[in-house]
Amino acid sequence: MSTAAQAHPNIALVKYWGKQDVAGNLPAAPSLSITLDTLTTTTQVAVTTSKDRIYLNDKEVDDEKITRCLSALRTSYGIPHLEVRTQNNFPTAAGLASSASGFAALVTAVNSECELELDPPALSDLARRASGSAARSIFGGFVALEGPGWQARQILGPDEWPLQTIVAITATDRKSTPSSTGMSLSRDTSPFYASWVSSTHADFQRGKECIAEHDFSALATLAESSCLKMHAVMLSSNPALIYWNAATLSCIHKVRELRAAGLAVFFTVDAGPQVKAVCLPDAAKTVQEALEAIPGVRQVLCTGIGPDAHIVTQ
Ligand code: 2P0
Repeated sequence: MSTAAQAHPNIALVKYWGKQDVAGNLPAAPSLSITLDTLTTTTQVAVTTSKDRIYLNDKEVDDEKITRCLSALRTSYGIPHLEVRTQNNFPTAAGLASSASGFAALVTAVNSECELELDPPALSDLARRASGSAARSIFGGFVALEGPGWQARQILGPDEWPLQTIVAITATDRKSTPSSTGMSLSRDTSPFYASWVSSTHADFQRGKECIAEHDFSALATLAESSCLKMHAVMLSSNPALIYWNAATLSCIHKVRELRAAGLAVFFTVDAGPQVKAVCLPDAAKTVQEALEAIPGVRQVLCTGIGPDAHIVTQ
């Protein structure tokens, strides 16, 4: 007997970068995201007798964050030892939010296999404890994560505003600094950290309005600003966190050029070198072709807005 769940990465339009100095992995500020559809994590869990065993893309791994997540679930719910098999259909730990879809899929599968009967907000809470952005991947569509509860919620369904995201992959190796390490470095050393956190509260409110009004142009300005402010905090940390490469910057310039020429597209970049170009459906083909032509872009993926994390039958 085993249970498999699927979840999708999400990309933040109003970014999360920084935690409160308290237990529970609470973000310092709220965030807003879209869940992607074609990028998928599939996680299968089965009860085992001896100890937890974890396989990532068919290779057994010693993953401290997954082990900690399972231990926390064992403490709270008395779950048995589990064999966990996770597959990503996209590069792992390279700024494509594999930890978001990974922990959303894991808690969804464990909930079903161990008959915990937790509802999606409770699963979002569990996923957030493992990885902040994972709280958002429990839900499809447009998703908000805010305090005081820090359980994500859907604010617009996947079919209500069919944006497309074109992902330009510029490197596939693991990122140099994991997000948790980077966030605490930024909090401790960036002179811009406090203003980043306070401005994100205002961006979050504005972002919700843009989404409610389907105002693409206003969302484009806001999302690019949130992304660049986050990277300003990263760049001004000590030592500096530079997640971009030359192709990352070329993609950013190309997206800005396309928007200046009237195309409905904006960029966002997370803690890695990949560029996500979010656009209206009419612009998708032009954006895809433009990014494919950039030297250093290895692969371009096209995604729409994805669904909630869910159980899959095998
Ligand atoms: C986000 N990122 O809002 C931001 C933008 C990366 C840049 O959330 O430490 O892996 O596990 O809570 O969720 C990536 O950080 O961090 C992230 P932890 P996580 O999507």
